Amino acid sequence: MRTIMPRKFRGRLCPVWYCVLFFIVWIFFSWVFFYTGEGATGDDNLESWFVDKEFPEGFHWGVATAAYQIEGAWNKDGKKESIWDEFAHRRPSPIKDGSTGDDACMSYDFYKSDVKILQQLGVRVYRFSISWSRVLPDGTTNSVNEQGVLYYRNLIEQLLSNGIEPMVTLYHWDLPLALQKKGGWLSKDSAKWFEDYSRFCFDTFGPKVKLWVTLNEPWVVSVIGFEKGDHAPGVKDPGVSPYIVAHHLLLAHAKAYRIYQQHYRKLQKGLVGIALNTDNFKAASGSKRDVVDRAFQFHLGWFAHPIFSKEGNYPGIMMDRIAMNSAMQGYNYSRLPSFNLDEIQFIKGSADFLGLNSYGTTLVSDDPDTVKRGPSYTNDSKVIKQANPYWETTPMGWQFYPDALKEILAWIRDEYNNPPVYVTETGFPDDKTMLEDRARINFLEESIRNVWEAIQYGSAVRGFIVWSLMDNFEWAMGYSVRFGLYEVDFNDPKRTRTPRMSAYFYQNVTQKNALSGV
Ligand code: GBH
Repeated sequence: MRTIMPRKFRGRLCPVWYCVLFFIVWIFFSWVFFYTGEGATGDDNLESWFVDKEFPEGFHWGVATAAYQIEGAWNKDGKKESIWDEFAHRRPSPIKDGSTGDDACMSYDFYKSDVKILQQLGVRVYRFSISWSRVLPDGTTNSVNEQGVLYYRNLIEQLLSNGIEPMVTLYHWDLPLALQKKGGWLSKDSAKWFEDYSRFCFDTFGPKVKLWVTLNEPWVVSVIGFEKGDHAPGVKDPGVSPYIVAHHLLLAHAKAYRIYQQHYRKLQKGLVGIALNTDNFKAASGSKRDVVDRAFQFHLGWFAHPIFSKEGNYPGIMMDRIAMNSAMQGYNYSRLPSFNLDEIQFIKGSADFLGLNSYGTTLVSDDPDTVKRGPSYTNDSKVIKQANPYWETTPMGWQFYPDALKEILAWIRDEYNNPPVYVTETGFPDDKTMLEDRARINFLEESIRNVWEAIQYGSAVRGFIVWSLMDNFEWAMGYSVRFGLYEVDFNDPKRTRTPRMSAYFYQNVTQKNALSGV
């Protein structure tokens, strides 16, 4: 050292040591950012390492299911068919494994064992749905099926006596077949049908139910049911029907909300929201940020903008693009129906909370020539979705990017002036049944961490609800994928429910009201 060190630095700290010191400090900070995963998003939320992430007092931990996916008893005790009964009974079968929800988890018979496992999980809220054609077999209040009503009364009673709050979804995709025969959601009358059904449910169950979700994922109802036809009623009319259906769903939702506000809120003191699904969208390399915003507006904004934005109505970008494409395609009207001023006001503000259902992240880029390919919702959005080879792909084809929920919640916070949010669904699919479901635990851990961080940034998240309590009939995928914290043995006439490792993981979270430091 002595020989290479210039004379003037002798006896002092020489620049070489400065460099070494700087290098060590630099390595340390890179490690910190890498280790906590903060580097990827550029945040510097350093409190989040190693400590328990505590949630606000009274935070609503929960799990979710839906009637057609778990109940079975499709024609028992006076229940009549829904569009999903009819759809799954079609031959050739539109369901991947040819199965149906005829028996599913047999929760109609075994609801008490559902409540038992809810208790084990220690959740505060159970989100389930009412089968419309079980309580009103023909869809209207002209005939009420008392045995169906009794089933839900019993379930609610059982929940409350075990300290679990019911969160009731009025519509999780199973429209009474009788109403489908009158045109279903394409009919102008559908909003009124839903209003009457909602009023009936508020009247009948409202004294005991304080959390209501009007519709589950109107996007899926419109696009998967009427553009792609992979869900009931299996219509493939990509350019027109999805918009009409969505239009009626929005009016139906608002009618239910206003009825509650006028006649029930004072007495029943509950909250009424809607569950909207969106993926997280990220720009594919080479794409601009505006494609991300357009993707969000065409998915979440389609339904959230009319309800949660300051100005109401559909997102401007949807109205512009669909009007423009319709004109170029030779229509003399926009394929997107329009709301009049009264309707805009009626829908605006019609929710006490935004229910967010989200499962994955999608890379998006600009679709160059959408008009040529003809009228469709997907073409109107001018968005191409693609996979990222670096992200984990689930058996549903959805991709897992660890910061997804945080990014969506930030978008909602900015776009809609920070409304109260419940994460009404998120979950992780397996195509084999295994009790050691480490991938699901990892997914949940990341998702819960995301919600915690979003809350630190000011998001008004009130609850986190996992899809799903147990394996069930996964719509077009039948029983070929599993989402349950509990495994269900579908060969067993008792449909035994067995906890997976993720059930124990989640139990720990609900007990501590915190995510243990990782
Ligand atoms: C929910 O829908 C349903 O509410 C529930 O009944 C169902 O069982 C559960 O999820 C699991 O499927 O390919 O990355 O673009 C899910 C709605 C909409 C979520 C489309 C995934 C596409 C993801 N899905 N979305 S991606």
